[in-house]
Amino acid sequence: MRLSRYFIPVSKDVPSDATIASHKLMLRTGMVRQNGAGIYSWLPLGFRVLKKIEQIVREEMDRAGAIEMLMPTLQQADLWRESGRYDDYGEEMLRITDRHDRDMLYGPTNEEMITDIFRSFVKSYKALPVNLYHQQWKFRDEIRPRFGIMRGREFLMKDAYSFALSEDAARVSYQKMFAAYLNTFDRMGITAIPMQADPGPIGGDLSHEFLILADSGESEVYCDKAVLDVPAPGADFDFDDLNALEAEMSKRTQYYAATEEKHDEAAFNAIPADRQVKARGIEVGHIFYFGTKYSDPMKAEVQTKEGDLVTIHGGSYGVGVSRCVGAIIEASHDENGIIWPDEVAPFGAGIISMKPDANDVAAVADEAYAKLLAAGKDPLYDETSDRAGPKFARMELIGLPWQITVGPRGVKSGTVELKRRATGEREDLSLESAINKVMGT
Ligand code: P5A
Repeated sequence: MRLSRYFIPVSKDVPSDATIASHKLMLRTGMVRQNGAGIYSWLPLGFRVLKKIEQIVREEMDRAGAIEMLMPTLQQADLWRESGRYDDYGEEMLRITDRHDRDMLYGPTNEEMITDIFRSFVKSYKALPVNLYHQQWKFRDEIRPRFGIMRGREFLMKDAYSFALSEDAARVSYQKMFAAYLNTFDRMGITAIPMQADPGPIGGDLSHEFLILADSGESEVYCDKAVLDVPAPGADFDFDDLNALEAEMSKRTQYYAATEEKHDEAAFNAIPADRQVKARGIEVGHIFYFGTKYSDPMKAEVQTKEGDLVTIHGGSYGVGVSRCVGAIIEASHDENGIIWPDEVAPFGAGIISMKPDANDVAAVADEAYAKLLAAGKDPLYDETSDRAGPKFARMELIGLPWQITVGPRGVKSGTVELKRRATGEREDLSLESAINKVMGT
């Protein structure tokens, strides 16, 4: 993408209600635009990152055997009356009446709708277990939307719903999501720690929140430092290996990790003092096993091999896709701007042409652009006539993993400058070597 033809409304001034780094940086880089309290437009740069995250989530869900679909944002109130949550959900639910006076709502979550779909089609144990997911906008009329997209009212969630014949089978579905989440967040370049959590309005008796540690986090969390060092299962993890699934979960649950609601001071104090971590955390995911909470009142039943009718056991699994954008920035920035991890960066590399009106400089910069483009690295090419200082500052602020600077002096000696945003390391290299290095990531 040529910067001169792109739409990045970079701004110096941010409103005073932007108090945390990610909110400020997302506004300064023109990633989002607030349209109302907790409601945002995703401008081109922000939208690119959102799509990258969505794609990582999709690949990891698919790898774990979940099946993608799409449900609408608007729902019928009657379904929620069946489960009993229409009254329970309270003021966070945005209620709407259509022209025929039918009660509707903008979905804050989809347990009822998916249970309705399930019960309409699945009648036999043979179709189980199954896990269906979508990535769809949700609306929760949060009393205090804040921190930009981090606690929005409209936000993008990945929500998966599993259906199984028994509690044991449902536990396997839960473990699959547990392992898939670890890989998902790992690929985004963040360390999300699963912690025992309160199921809240979703319900059930087994629940883990996935949190990243950050001073700006809204939740108080407690954990054993050792849990931070357990590696993610990795790309070759076998989701059909039941022992491996159990092991992945216990590798972490052997260490203390809990949110404030589930915190047990005595258990925490039993950890060696130098391993006790009391910190703040951002909740990027939350998984639930709720048994028959929805299937009971909504009569989601299947026939067993023996011909008996049984109520299915369910779970639901959420990732705050839009919140992840903010969480990644909270975890990865410095005083100059964002530092995008490679997998989620809006562009793979930035090219700065120091003198776009000098033919020799333009030729090398154009070549860098064409080669990175052809190699699929999706470069952002700053060929604007702005002064050098602001160009560097803008590229730092946007925070692409690599910067290639093409200047008159280097061009004379056959080199460009390659900079790694994360480390600040710079090297003068031939264009070919610089491109090879960028392609190596
Ligand atoms: C799980 C999937 C659920 O809604 N039902 C379907 C279950 N869980 S949850 O914890 O309430 O939400 C899942 C994730 O969504 C993100 N999230 C938000 N992101 C931005 N703004 C909000 N107001 C907001 N509320 C929830 C969180 O990451 C949460 O873990």
